[in-house]
Amino acid sequence: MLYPQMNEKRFLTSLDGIWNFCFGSEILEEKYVMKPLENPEKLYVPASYNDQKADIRFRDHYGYAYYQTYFSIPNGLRKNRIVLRFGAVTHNCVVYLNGNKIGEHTGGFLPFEMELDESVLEEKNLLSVAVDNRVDFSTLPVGNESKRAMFGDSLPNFDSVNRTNIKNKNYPNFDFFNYCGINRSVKLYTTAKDYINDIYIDTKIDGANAVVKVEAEFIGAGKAAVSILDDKGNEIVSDKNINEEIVIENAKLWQPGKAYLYTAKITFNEDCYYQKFGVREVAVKDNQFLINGKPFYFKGFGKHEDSEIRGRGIDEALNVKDISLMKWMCANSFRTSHYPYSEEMLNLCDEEGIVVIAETPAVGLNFPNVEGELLEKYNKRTAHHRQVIQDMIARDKNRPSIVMWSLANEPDTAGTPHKALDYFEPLYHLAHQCDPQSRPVTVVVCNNDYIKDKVAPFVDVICVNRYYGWYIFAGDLDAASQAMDIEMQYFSQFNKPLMITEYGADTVAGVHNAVPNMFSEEFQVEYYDAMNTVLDKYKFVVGEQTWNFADFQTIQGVMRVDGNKKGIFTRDRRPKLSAHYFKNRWTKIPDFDYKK
Ligand code: GCB
Repeated sequence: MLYPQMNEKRFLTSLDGIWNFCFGSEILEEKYVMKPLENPEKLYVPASYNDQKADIRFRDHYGYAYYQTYFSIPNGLRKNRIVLRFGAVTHNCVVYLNGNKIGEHTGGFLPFEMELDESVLEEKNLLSVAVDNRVDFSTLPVGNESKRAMFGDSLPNFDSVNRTNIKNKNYPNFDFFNYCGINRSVKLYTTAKDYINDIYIDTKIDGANAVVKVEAEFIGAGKAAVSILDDKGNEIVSDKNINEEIVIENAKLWQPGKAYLYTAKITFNEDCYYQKFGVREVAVKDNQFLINGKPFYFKGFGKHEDSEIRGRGIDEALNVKDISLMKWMCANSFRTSHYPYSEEMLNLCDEEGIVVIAETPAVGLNFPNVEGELLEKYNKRTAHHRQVIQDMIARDKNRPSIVMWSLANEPDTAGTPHKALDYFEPLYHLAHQCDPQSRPVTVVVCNNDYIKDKVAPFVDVICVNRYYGWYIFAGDLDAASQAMDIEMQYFSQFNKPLMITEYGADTVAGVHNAVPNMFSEEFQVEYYDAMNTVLDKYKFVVGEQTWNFADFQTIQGVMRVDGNKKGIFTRDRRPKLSAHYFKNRWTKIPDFDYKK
C-alpha cells in the first residue's frame, strides 16, 4: 500500500483536529453513526482517547467508542478518484459516511483506505467511526479470556466477585497499556481514475553500480514510465520501462547512520508517484547478519509508541527526539515492539539511517488445545495473523531501514513445541514470499525451557528476550551471568546469528544506591554490564537491544509502578545512568565488524 503524497497529479489533505466523540456499549449502535452525536465530547485526532481527559471512563472504557467529523470536497476535485485513508485505528472499526457503511477494518496498527464515490459523497459529509477496543483470544495482541488471569485469586471465597460482580474490562495478555482510538492520521487524497496502485522495488549491488528493479501495479490500462532521481531531485536515469533492469552507476549505498535515498518517479497516464528507496542488501550468512555484505552489529532498543496524553497516538516531534537520542548514544537500531509503527516513524528511519526490525502485533500467543467458541477464536486469530504479515510487508516492503521481519513476540514456543513449529513454518514462508527483497524473518522468543523450542533455531536469526537477574535470579548478577552464558552456549550450536532483543531491569529514575540494589539506577548499569560481558564472548551474538528505550505505561498491577520502568530514558526522555553507560559502550562498538 502506497503512503499518501501530494504531487503534481495527486492532492492530499488531512482530517486531523478536534473531533466529536462519545462512548457506547459492547454492541455497535446505529444511533451513534447515522446522525450527529448529541452533546458530544471534544477529542483530538490522532491520539488515543484514554489519557486525553481527567476522567476514568476514558482510561477504562471497554467496547465501542464513536468519533465524528465533517468535511467537504472542493468541487474541482470531485472528478478524481477520492480516497479516505486511516493510518491506524485501534483495534477494530467500522466507518460510515452520511449514515452509509463504507468500510471496516480489523487490527489496530496498520493503514486502511476506502474510495468515496458519488453514491456516498454529499456537499457536507458526516464521517462517523465506530471503534472497538476489546482484546480477546481472537485478536492481536491477544487478550485473556479468564478474569482470574488478572486477579490471580483462585480462592473460592472470591469466586462470586470474580465471576459475577465485576464489570467487563480488557484483560491484556501483554505488558503495555491498551491505548485505543484513532491513533494515526486520517487523510483524504485524490488520484486520477486510472492510477498506480502499488510499487515494488528491489536493488542489487553490482560492484560500484546498483541494479534496480521497479515493478508496479496499475488500475486501468495505459503507458507507464520510470525515472530515477538522486537525493537532490536530479534525474539520473530517465524514461525506463516498468520491470526493466535499471543501472545506477557509482551508486551511493543506504548505510546505517549514513542514509542515502533515491526516488523512483513512476508515471502512468494522468497519475504519478514518487517512491523513495535505498540501495542496500541484507543477508544472513552462517552466523553473521550482513548489511551491504558486511557483518552488522545491532546496538539499540525495543521501543513502544507511548507518551503522556497521546498514549499510542502518533507524535512526530517525539519520534524526532527519539531518533536524536539514539544517535546521541551511538545506537543504530530498534525493533517496532510489539506492533507495526507509524509510517511517519519509518519514513524518518529511512531518512536518518536507523536500522529497524519490524514486528507484527502478534504478542501473547499460545497454542492450547481448544474447542468450541475458543477454537473459532483461535482460527480467527490465525487468519488475522496471516493477514497482518501480508499487510505489514505490503506497507513497508520498499523501506531500506527495515532489515528483518519479526512474526511475533514471545509466543509460547516451548510449551507445545511441535504445534508452535507447525504454526510458524507457513507464516515464515509467507513472509519471505510477500517480500520482494526476501529479508530475513524471525520470531522473538523467551522460553525458560529453551531447549524444547523448535521455532527459535528454525527462523533466520535467533532472537531472544532474557531477564536473568530480574525475573529469574532477581538481583543475583553472578547467577544471572552464568545462566546467560549457559543459554548462549546452547544456542551457539545452530550456526545462526543470535541477537538479544530484550534484556533489562525496572529502574526508578532518581533512586540511587552505592551498592547496586534492584530498582536503582546503579543496578541497571551493573545488570547491563554483567550481561554484556557474557554477550561479548560470543561471535554469533550479533546485537543487543535493551528493554526498553523509555519507561512506558501498562495496565495497573503490583508488578508495575505507574507503568514499566525498564526504560533507559524516563517517559519524558530524560536519561538514566544506563543511558550514559550505553553511550560510552556503543561509542566504542562500530556498526560493522565488531566481532572479527
Ligand atoms: C517481555 C515482553 C515485554 C515486557 C517485558 C517486561 O519479555 O516482551 O513486552 O514489557 O518483558 O518488562 O516484563
